[in-house]
Amino acid sequence: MSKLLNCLIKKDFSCVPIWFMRQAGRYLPEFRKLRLKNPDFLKLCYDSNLATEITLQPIKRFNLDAAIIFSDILVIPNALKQKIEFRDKGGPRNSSFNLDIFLETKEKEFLTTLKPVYESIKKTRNILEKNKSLIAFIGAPWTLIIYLYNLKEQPDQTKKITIKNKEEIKSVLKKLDTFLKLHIIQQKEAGAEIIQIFDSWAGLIKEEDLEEYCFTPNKSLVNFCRENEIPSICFPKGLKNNYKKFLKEVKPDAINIDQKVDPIWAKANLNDVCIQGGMDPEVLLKGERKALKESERYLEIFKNNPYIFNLGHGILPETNPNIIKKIVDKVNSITR
Ligand code: 1CP
Repeated sequence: MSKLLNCLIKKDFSCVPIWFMRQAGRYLPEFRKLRLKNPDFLKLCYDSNLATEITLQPIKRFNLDAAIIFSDILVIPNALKQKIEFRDKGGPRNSSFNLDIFLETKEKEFLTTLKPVYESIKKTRNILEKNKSLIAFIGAPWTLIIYLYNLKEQPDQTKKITIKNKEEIKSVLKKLDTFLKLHIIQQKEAGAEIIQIFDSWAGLIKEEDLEEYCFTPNKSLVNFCRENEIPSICFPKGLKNNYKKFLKEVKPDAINIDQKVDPIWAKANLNDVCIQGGMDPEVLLKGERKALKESERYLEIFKNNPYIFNLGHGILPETNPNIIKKIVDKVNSITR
């Protein structure tokens, strides 16, 4: 069994597996080179040879315990026939939301669009060493709704969001739940062993709406993963102290904390679960010494806990790959 699965399933804390969110991305010169030749981001996600190559780029450089398939959470709205644009500035947006087309998309059409993602998983699994895990992922329904309706484009990006079209959102949530489950099972059948569920914008949900838009939808997906014997890692970013409530209700195999969560609080309050990540990606921009020192702090806090080393969000494009190498080597050198 891989180090990562051992930690996730058996809650074994004798070693610390390591991987990074956005480990394939702009901080790697080989990614930037390939990306320059492929300006259409979605087309790149649907080119299974190139997606496999990108997935394996960080694995070739560093001794990581897992590869995460190169794709995006926004392939789901795209496969539900929405016009998602990946812009250089301002992030992705839906240029026109069509509810009828969205709700009427059939399973077969959806899976035809996503077939290349499953091909990438198959190809990657064939090449990846057996002792390394392959992680697939989905965006949680709320985070996908943020992009479907361009809700991040409000003047104050930290302001909690009021949902006005509640009935419509209910139908969107239901469609997403069904189709995300299809995507999970197809990814598993193609060879993925773990699912990470990104709820990157959970922090924009009002306290009174958390149950409906965060806990219930995540729980439905985690339960589905469990029924299908695929371990899940949840990342409800920005929930602050509500991480505790999330864990109690959703019960994933692991929970990724973000940099706003105090790791000492997490250790005391997030029990009977594998904890992943937490370290601020900005620290990696402050030089090797500070980055290693902060890594050691997380390792020390979680020394008697099943812990997967990762960050509180994705690797920033300005990060020096040599610092990633130093952290990986440090984590791999510890014995407990
Ligand atoms: O060249 C580029 O600029 C492309 C940047 C890029 C990359 C490398 C995007 C656009 N997506 C990806 C790949 C990606 N996206 C992966 C691949 C595997 C890996 O991590 O190495 C994963 C897991 C994602 C997931 C994803 N996409 C999330 C959830 C995690 C997170 O970052 O919070 C989200 C919110 C997206 C949307 C998205 N796609 C791309 C960008 C720049 C964004 C975020 C923009 C925003 O802030 O709204």
